[in-house]
Amino acid sequence: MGELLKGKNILIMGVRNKWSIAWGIARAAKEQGANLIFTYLGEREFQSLQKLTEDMAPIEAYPCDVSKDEDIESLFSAIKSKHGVLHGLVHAIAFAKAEDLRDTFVNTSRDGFLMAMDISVYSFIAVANKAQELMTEGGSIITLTYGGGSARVSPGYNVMGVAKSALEASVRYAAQELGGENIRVNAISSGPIKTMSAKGIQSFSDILSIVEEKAFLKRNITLQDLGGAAVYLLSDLSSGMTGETMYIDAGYNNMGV
Ligand code: NAD
Ligand code: IMJ
Repeated sequence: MGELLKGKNILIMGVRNKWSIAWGIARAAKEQGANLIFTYLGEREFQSLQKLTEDMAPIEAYPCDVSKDEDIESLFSAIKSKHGVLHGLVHAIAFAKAEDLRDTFVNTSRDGFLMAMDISVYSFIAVANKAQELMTEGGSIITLTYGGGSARVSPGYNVMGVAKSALEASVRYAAQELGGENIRVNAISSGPIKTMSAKGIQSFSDILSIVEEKAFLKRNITLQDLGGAAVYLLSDLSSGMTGETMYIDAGYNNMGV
């Protein structure tokens, strides 16, 4: 148990189950003394969250479908009345229609494009805006991106790659605006990791093998790796860092042929 996040109220969005990146981050933040607040999407996710947090009970959790303005509104007004102040926010949410992750990119429909951008990018802008009002003592906002698909082309990632590019740009714009209030905004660019969001993706195990073979560290990324990076970004250790996309990918993005 450390004390890097002692006394900090940290909102975690995107825990679906024990494989979720958000859960890896929550565990690491808890170990550093953070006071965690969770959101969940639907009853099933709430049950899964309750099971995961049995030893932290009672937990504080609010329903939030980020495609609904009213959910975001009531989430932050509940946090305001209970705590008054927020120090950290973890946005680990993405969604695109399954057909858009299968079909060819240029076949992306208007509907599918708007859906991916709404859930995976606009939601980040909306929660950053609400969080800033509560970050009266300064704060740290982080989101998750995939550089393999945003800065490069990853076959099948398609509209999600475009959404992640927009998300990384949004991190820079938000960081510029919120910097004056000592609110820092950064993205973690994770290597591929087996979560529900990676399930069903064709040849995902091949992707993991390629990374293991080629990445500088000769292995894949773990939830512990991401938890450590998130603790750094959420804590005062990273006080001089904002607007960045930090790669936690075992060095893979620096490999050339
Ligand atoms: P996950 O499936 O465990 O988490 C995704 C979360 O997004 C779930 O909790 C889900 O409920 C939530 N979500 C989807 N639509 C939502 C909505 N309308 N409202 C609220 N929540 C919604 O998968 P994960 O891999 O942990 O994904 C977390 C983040 O990490 C995503 O942004 C993903 O793009 C990113 N990421 C994942 C990988 C990977 O290889 N798994 C790599 C890099 C980045
Ligand atoms: C997702 C699709 C295609 C290739 C992919 C991925 N690669 C990786 C992912 C190579 C690593 C996982 N990833 C980084 C994501 O951000 C996934 C987001 C996602 C996944 C799904 C699957 C189920 C669904 N919609 C989704 N929306 C977003 O219906």
